[in-house]
Amino acid sequence: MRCIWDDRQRAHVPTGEFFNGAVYPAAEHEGRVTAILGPIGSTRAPADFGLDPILRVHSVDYVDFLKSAHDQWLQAGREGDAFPYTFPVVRRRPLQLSRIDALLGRYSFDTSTPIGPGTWEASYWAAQTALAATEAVLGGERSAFAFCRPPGHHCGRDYLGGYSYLSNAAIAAEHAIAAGEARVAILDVDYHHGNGSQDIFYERSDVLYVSIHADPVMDYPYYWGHADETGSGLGEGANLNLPLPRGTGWSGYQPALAAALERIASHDPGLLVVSYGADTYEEDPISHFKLKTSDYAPMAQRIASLGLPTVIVMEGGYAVDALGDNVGGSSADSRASRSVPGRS
Ligand code: SP5
Ligand code: ZN
Repeated sequence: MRCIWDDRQRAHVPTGEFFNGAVYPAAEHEGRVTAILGPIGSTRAPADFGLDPILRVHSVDYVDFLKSAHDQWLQAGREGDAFPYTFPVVRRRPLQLSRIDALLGRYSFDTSTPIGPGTWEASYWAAQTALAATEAVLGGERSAFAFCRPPGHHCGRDYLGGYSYLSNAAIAAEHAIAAGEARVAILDVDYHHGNGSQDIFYERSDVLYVSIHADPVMDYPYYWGHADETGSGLGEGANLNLPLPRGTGWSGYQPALAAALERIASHDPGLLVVSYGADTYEEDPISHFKLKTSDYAPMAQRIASLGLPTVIVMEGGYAVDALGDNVGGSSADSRASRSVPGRS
């Protein structure tokens, strides 16, 4: 399988994140890169598709903020990574915001997603990585793996969060639509609900969003990912959330995967984007499912059995010691695709 990676994605080096009342070392750190790059073998760098495909998903004001936020942070006399601390949640109204702290709160929904000097550069190349993989698949490759970092499924059109700054999966899906695909599906198998991807396509019928994730009653992102979120307006019915309880292993996961695949097949998409998080792994440090390394190849094979052109986009996964096996042995595994009859 073709794998896309750009070394500029290493430029994002978050030092810490704030949750449960304390600052912890960043779970989404650069050590993930080395762990994954080894087993996936040779990679190709993406072409530069520019800002236009990013701006199909994200607003201009948000992109301008993301580009300049860390400079503004330094100009305000701060050090290290930029963090929000005040959020305009209650009775918010349009305002011309200028202070960096006001902007950080406006464009963030959590305190785990800091902006450092290299965050824009890394996020930009993560998006280009997703675009390059999409181009490969639109050009006839059966599947391609976009090793995107930082991840993307939590951020929305004009907000960041959940270690996500640009929505790599949504950018891939929109790129395929712009290239003429009538229908695209996103299958999100990260442990966490991809609230940003859901939000971006919530009122759309052409891009189906299906997610299997930890029940948000117990787990981040709490406010989204519930089973009764089914889309709205034109998008009614084009959003499927399959929340599962903490402790779920392969026996509990597999029926949800079957339901997800059935819904995707009925959408009849021309292209499938898989948001792949390895944080469903039993030893993931911030998650609570019980999948084993040996479960990822069957997962990949079942997804491949749809027979759809597939772009796999990397999302979360923080058990660094096992990450290589959990990524290299599944989504990037050509054995799974070779076992599908009729596919090369
Ligand atoms: C892409 C992705 O996987 N983002 C996940 C963001 C989760 N951030 C919230 C972290 C809260 C972790 N709480 C776990 C307590 C560990 N003992
Ligand atoms: Zn996750």
